[in-house]
Amino acid sequence: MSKIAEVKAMVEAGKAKLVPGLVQEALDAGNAAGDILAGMIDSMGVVGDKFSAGELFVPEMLMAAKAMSKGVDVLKPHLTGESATSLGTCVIGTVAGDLHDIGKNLVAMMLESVGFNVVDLGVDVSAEKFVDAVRENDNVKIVACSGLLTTTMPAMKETVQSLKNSGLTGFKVIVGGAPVSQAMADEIGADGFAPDAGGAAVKAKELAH
Ligand code: B1M
Repeated sequence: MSKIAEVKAMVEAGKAKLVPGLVQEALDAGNAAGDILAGMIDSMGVVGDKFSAGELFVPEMLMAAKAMSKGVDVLKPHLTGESATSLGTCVIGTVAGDLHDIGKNLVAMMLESVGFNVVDLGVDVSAEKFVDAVRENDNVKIVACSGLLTTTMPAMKETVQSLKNSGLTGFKVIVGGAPVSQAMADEIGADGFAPDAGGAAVKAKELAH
């Protein structure tokens, strides 16, 4: 079994203690950090499909998520470069009612690596809290909203609209997450959409100028 296949199997099995060592072994064996990350993202897809099929349940999904997060910690220095420039502040969070944070954390990591000062509000973030964060932090250029549940898409819409109606200026709003599309972003009045973490960093950079 290849090292990446071992990492994938252990993420799927939710082995949070074993994954960091295996990720390091995969790096030592010459695998690119991006390929190891892609493998772990695939694993979460497998876990999601098994959840949909009733083959595993929320606790197993949670253990897989913990295992992946531990693996990402090992990859972080290999995925991000040191950026000397400052593009301003980016406020990020997962919208109200939604506890998924792996994708949001990857987006935060990529935004930091291209030069944003990232203020991470965490998960289950109300529209009001997003607006307060723009008001309370200096030089906010981007607000990034993540959401993974179709049921929390109305919260994403509410967040974008609250930000737009807040009277605050000087920032753009980007949205993303599995159920989000460019069409949906346009419909709810967001300034940008990206399908993945790398794309979010590119879009944020483009909009911050
Ligand atoms: Co939940 N969950 N979950 N879950 N979970 C999904 C999302 C689901 C698709 C699984 C399934 O049924 N197949 C399903 C949603 C179905 C739907 O809405 N249509 C689901 C469900 C139903 C639920 C619960 C309701 C289950 C229950 O309780 N009955 C519950 C809801 C809790 C809540 O949020 N209120 C729940 C709970 C959980 C756990 C807590 C157990 C755990 C999350 C732990 C954590 O995040 N710390 C969990 C997990 C792990 C998953 C799956 C398996 C994996 C998610 C993940 O981390 N993927 C997921 C199935 C799946 O994704 N296939 C599933 C890897 C991650 C890298 O991808 O977050 O999509 P993702 O991020 C991507 C892109 O979307 C994008 O970039 C990333 C890649 O580079 N992106 C952005 C994300 N944010 C972005 C922002 C941007 C731009 C791009 O700009 C701002």
